[in-house]
Amino acid sequence: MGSPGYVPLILALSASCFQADTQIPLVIATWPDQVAAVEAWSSLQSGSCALDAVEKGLHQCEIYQCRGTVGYGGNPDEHGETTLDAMIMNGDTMEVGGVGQLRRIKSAIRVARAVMDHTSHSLLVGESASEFAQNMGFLSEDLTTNISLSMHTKWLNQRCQPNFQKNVLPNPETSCGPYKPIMGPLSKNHGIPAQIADVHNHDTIGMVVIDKTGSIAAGTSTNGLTHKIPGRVGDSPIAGAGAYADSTAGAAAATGNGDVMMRFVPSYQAVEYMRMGIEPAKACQKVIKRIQKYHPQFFGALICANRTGGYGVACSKTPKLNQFHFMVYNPMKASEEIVDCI
Ligand code: SD4
Repeated sequence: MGSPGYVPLILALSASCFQADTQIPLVIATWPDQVAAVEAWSSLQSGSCALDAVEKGLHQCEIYQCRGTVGYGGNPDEHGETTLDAMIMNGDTMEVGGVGQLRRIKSAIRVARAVMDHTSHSLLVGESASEFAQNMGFLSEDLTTNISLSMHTKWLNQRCQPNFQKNVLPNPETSCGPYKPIMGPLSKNHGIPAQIADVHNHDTIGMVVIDKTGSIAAGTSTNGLTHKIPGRVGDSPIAGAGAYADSTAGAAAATGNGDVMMRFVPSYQAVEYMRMGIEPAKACQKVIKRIQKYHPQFFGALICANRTGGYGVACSKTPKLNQFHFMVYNPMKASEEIVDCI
């Protein structure tokens, strides 16, 4: 899906605004989605704080349906419906707003921001999150597109393969549901079907922003895994898993197989490593390696930035992913960068 009609904005990196040797402000984002990074960077240049820049950047990706995996009309669930997960975190106050399995509302990151700004909660999910959004003035509309419809039809035509069911009957490797639990010993296989552990099945935009005052914010937005079981919420809206920000230490954001990644609270762990003085790249790598001990085949990547604007990225090598692309904007560069996976 990409970014139809989008004309990349070449931003002048104004030396008058920033000292040449400083690494902040900083925008770093998962995947090479220029629309999000450009929007976040340009909003920083217009005076936005880190938190607003994250919201604006991620919202832009939702509008442009980045990679088909953010925003409406992508990755339908088993019922053919696209639902959205998003979160935003303020590293100054440690406030979080998140939404999971959001239905019929296009702008998940804005609803996440509304959860932060207009409730004392941190996460709202499902139909009730949509009701909240409507009360906050968001438009309720169908998130289905011809693309999500045809993805779902194709999946039904191939007997609902692949899917995320296990220990059920009929055999989920050959049949569609409805499924019932099997009686007797459960399979010890806790892995994810190989075709699902694939970079093309899922991509979250995760973003970390440091503004010129040193405030740090982070956020995510995604439509989750293709043909997820309805009701499934991934790692992306969970603080510490999908993203984490603490202006006294740094921030991180994750993309990949959230069902595996959330168990390791990877964004929180990376920030804690950076708090201990570990360089961002090393912090990201240590987290990825810890997950690989249990799930050598998992697909995932983590972006990390410390409070002075140093940044690093790590990804887990799979048969289909050797390198990971991400966006970096700071006073010295505005570029897509690539890291070799480990
Ligand atoms: C999820 N982590 O819902 C998200 C999907 C994703 O790269 O990032 N993919 O599990």
